[in-house]
Amino acid sequence: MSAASDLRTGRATATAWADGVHGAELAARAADALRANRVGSMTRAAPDLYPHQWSWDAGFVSVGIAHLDPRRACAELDHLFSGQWRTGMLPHIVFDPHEHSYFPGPDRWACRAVTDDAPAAPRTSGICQPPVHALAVERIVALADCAGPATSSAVRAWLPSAYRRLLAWHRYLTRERDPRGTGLITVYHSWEGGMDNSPRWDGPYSRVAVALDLPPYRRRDTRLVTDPGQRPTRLEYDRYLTGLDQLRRAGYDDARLRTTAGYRTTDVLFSAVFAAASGALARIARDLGAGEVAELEEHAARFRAGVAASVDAGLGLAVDTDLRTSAPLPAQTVAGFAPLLCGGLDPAAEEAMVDLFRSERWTGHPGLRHAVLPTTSPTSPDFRPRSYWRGPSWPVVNWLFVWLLEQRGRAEVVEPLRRASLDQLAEGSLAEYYEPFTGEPLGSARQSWTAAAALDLLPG
Ligand code: 2M8
Repeated sequence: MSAASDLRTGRATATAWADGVHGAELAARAADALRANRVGSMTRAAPDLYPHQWSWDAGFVSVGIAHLDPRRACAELDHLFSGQWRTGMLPHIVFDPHEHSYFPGPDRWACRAVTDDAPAAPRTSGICQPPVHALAVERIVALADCAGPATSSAVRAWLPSAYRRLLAWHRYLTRERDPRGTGLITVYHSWEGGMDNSPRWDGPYSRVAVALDLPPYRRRDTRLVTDPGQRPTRLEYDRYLTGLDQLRRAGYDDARLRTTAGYRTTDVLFSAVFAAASGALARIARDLGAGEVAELEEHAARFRAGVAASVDAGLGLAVDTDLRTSAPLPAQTVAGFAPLLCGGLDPAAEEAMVDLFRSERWTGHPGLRHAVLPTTSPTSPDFRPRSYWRGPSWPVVNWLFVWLLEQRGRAEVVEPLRRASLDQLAEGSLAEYYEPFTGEPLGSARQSWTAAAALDLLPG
């Protein structure tokens, strides 16, 4: 019997790693993890490994919190937006001033020391992450509307201020990250796309020479995750820090970085999220009677087209481009399914991509413990089943596909993926990611966005 049917009937089952938990128990554990990870009005991305507020994590986490208390979800996003830069950029980390253990911390980023665009407080990083926030806000409003009139009117009273900050964020992305109107977002660091050491980035990082004067540093992640194979390598970290130091020296100035950053690529997954989020923001604008509906719909259409045009005919997947060499970056990673998140393919091309998604190269691979998307195809030579973004499956990524494919009316893809994701989560530890063949939980336990995924994927 599968754990999915157990989730529906409430019966527990054993898995290789722990006693499987039924739906109510999973929901209780998820709610408990979100409460435990809360610090004031923000939620840590994970209890120890990520003790600050990350941008796209906070977007996902706010939806999980909205299942418990929609007003708290608004406060979560308000905390994130308190770190928004004068340019509109929403930084990828808003640091908790009382927490000093994460590396690299705010002193290494030194944003305010090099640009007045950064706020003096809270302290933040100097790069951004995929803009899931408008999607989250739309969902929070929907959940608040179901929670009764008092909650609904409180959240709707908050919506105009959230809208203005989201609009500034989206305008930053079109103005600074796609000034030529290609429909693809430029990123200056793989931390911006959120899939840090994905094989997508091996080519561009091979062209980043580690700075000879890179100051010595001590990583904390490899002390918390004791199997170093589950985290990026030392060389990858040297390159990440070389890139960070270069961005800081450029004052995080987009105009300079567009031509000088040692690492600069397009990012199809980021762009697809932006297309979908622009659609959500256009709907919010219409709801509020705001004047920017046409502008936001144009963003959505432009980025849908940019993502669709990135499909590599041989791979059947969307691919990124190294902007330093103009070379495409073919890789068989989950990001290649970006067009399924935002639409834009013609019907035959979309069916071909759905077939690939369900094929033995992806969710239909016979060795998978659960029929969810791994981060790299198990049939790719780049696949590493335990190595961070090189193979394991991330519940939050699968949830994103469930969420946006559902919006796009693809129930026949969504329901099996939802059930398989719940099967995976029945293991119960709310892990950051899972070994795809065995279902072993990896990385951090009680990761906040995994808890949010559980709450949103469970049948209401
Ligand atoms: C991971 O990234 C951070 C750097 O930003 C890290 O490894 O220290 C990624 O999984 C990223 O996508 C995520 O937002 C972050 C916090 O969960 O952790």
